[in-house]
Amino acid sequence: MDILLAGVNWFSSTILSQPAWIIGFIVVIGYALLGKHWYEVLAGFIKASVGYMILQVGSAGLTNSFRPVIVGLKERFNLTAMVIDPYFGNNAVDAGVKAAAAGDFSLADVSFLQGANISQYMLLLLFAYILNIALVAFKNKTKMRAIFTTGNVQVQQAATALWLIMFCFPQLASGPALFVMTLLLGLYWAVGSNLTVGPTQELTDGAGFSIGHQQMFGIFFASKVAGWMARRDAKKQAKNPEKHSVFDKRLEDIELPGWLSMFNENMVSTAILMTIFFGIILCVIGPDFLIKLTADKQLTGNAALTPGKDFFFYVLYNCFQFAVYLTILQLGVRTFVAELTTSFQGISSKLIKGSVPGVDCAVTFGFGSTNAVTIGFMAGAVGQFLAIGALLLMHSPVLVVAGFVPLFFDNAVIGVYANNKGGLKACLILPFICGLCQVFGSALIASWVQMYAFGGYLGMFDWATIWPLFTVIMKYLGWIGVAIVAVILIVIPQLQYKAAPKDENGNSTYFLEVEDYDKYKEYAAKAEASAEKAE
Ligand code: ASC
Repeated sequence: MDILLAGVNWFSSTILSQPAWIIGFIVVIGYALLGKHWYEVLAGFIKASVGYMILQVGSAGLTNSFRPVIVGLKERFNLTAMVIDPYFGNNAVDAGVKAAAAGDFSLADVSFLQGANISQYMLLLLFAYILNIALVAFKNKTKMRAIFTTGNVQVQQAATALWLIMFCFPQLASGPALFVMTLLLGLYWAVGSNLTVGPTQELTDGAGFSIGHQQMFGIFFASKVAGWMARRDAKKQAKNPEKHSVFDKRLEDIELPGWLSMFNENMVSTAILMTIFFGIILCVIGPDFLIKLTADKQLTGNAALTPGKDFFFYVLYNCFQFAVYLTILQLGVRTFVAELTTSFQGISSKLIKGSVPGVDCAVTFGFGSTNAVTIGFMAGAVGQFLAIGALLLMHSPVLVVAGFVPLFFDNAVIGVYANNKGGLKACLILPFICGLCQVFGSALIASWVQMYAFGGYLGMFDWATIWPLFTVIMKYLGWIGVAIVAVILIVIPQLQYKAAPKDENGNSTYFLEVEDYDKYKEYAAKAEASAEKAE
């Protein structure tokens, strides 16, 4: 038994929690099923894993480049408050569980956490992964088509979910806690990534993957609302053709005049926009303060500002880093997605028919418009900063400090999907709303469940909206609440199945969306045309 448990622990902590290996092995299995030569399989494994690692370098680089702004704002204005960021959220859970185990309630009464067992995460990862695959294997019944593969964020989600579930069921023993978590997280991963299948197929023109991350419901809502906005605009324009506005266009379709055309080039526009936006913030924080932070060893490497260093070029260097890492990230995406897409055909045609992998949201930055990444990010940042300002003005007992991961990865991703369906206007409005939700939602839930006292909350869109809602249901309805949340999740893909366009025989084309996207598009276009006629 011990050997078995040790094996599970090794497998979960080494493979399942490192998406670079998962993606690599998926490619191996896929190519093997397609009967490729051993050297092609090996090359595929390397390209997929290395590509994913490049993506991780890009994503970590973006996070680090932002450090002077986050640390500077926090220290300069004495904002000792809760940071909304998955890494801070994770630390907060660890600190809370440790405090509960030691019986130390000086920061907050977290006695409900006393039964919590963090070492179960690895077991949870395995069980929930198996549940996810089983749900997809029975997709004729469950209508779930996607397998969540982003293990690093699953670990963060498991931590937050453990806290929320223990809050609803104080001192739950570890067995039942593991059961509830496997059920709810396994369902959330399967249902959430399935929700992103449609929008992602549309964005990538049928690349055959979905998103397995922390804003899956957000992607779905944003795509729906942006689609609705686009249809409304189209109707208005049909009535009044002169009223054509640049805001209705997709960013990639906007040709900018004269000198503005330099914004057509992604690298240039990212560097310029980031320099203006964050350059201003860095100037407000001021060189003296950044030098002090460097002396305190809070800023290191390129983020460090030492006396005598030119401030202007320091700002320029740090802001240009965004363009650097975004480019690196896109190279990684292109490398591994090419392998994953080809090899997954082996899995989806032979092993689990009609399934797609759910991958890191940063993958979307390799598709659609890169300017949507920058604009979505900035619109979301404005939303977050306004919401934080509102909390300050209201003298809220909970203060929130923006964290980079939600700020960038949620809002930019929402921006990409919003732009794809609804153009520039949607790309400005929807990430802005997302930014408001991240701050207000996190402030409400983290203060209610006391995580606030430990300095962090996950803060990503789904965890600032959907999961707080689940928590309310479970807190007030107990075990019936758990059942209700599970049923809500189970019903969602059924509704999607019902809503999918029909083929000539009246059958749903829902599975065709992943099995033969070109064919699916034909049916979808026909359905749209007849819906318009009916109006
Ligand atoms: C997260 C998280 C990260 C990033 C990364 C985006 O939620 O923990 O490290 O987003 O996955 O590429």
